[in-house]
Amino acid sequence: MLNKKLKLILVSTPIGHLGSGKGGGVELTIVSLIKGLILLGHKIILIAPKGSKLPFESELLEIRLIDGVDQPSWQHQKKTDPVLIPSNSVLPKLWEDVIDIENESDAVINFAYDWLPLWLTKTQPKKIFHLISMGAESLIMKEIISEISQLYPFQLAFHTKKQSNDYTLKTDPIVVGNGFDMENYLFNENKNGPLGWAGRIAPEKGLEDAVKVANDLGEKLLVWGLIEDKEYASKIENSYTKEIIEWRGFLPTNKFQEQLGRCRALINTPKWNEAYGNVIVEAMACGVPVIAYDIGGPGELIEDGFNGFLVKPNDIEGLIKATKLISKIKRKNCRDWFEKNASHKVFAERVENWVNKGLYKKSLRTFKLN
Ligand code: HBI
Repeated sequence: MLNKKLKLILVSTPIGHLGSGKGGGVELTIVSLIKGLILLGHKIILIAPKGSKLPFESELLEIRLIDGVDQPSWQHQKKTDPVLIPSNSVLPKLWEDVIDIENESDAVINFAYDWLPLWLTKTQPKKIFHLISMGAESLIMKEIISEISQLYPFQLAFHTKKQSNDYTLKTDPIVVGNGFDMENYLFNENKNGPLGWAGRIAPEKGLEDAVKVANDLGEKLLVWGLIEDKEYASKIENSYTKEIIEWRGFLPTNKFQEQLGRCRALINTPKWNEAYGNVIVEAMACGVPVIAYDIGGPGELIEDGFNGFLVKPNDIEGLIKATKLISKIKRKNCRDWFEKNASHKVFAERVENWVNKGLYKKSLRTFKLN
């Protein structure tokens, strides 16, 4: 089926403006998807919290900034917590703007892992598509996602199959992977660099295990990412007498990839059902092989022995063994895998197919009714 040129409204996460780093992987996803969709000739209207910035402009892109109070992150709430709407909340304001302009678009794509946009799917004349960005960290989100799956199964998509296993879905999950702007990542063939770790510094990311590997190998560990949980970070530091961690902070992509590319390996240690594993793909884009626990997304991105190694979750000895073998991985394999599976172009093509099929489905159903 020929994919026609669409006018799409993309609605960002309400937990922080684009560029703040608070949106975690969703920020990278949105920026690279917009770049890829514009390359394919689609028109984009991005609705995002005030302060959001994109690293590029285009006459095919309109940005609408909405002021309001950030939505609390589900990562800082309990599974059984109700939906909170703070006063002067940005979330309903984002969606009032969608409702105002949706008739001039072909479809809406939502990136917020929030109840309101999912519930609105049942009420709006334009189809709302949802790229679900997390595993099931909240019961009420799990419920509404399952409900929307029963009613509009073709309007939900996930980053990986493993991530979708957290949800009760009516049909097989639509998996669109993720995508990163190829021009932003340079291949580095150096095989003898340090060990690296990257991600939000918070308990679900398991930094302590990677620090143990570096310590047992008598090495430093370079760590990039937003220190979201300060006492968690200092607890790890204080469990060693020597200075193991070299904190590199949360860097803009161009600086991050330049430093990351010098590593001989990235160690990835998720303690939760990681929806995708952006940093794994960013490392591969720079030619850095990845050693990761086989949990969630990483298990679908790493081809064991080809672009990295998969290790049983929480098996620190396994991480150490794999680290000693990492020179067996050809760094070019990592870059090749990235270009074939996770560039902003292939990602945008997968999303374009998902939305076109979803729009086409509706017309088929109407057709049958007449
Ligand atoms: N929490 N309420 C809420 N809304 C989001 O969109 C959201 C979140 N927590 C984390 C998050 N998004 C993203 O950082 C991850 O899904 C990647």
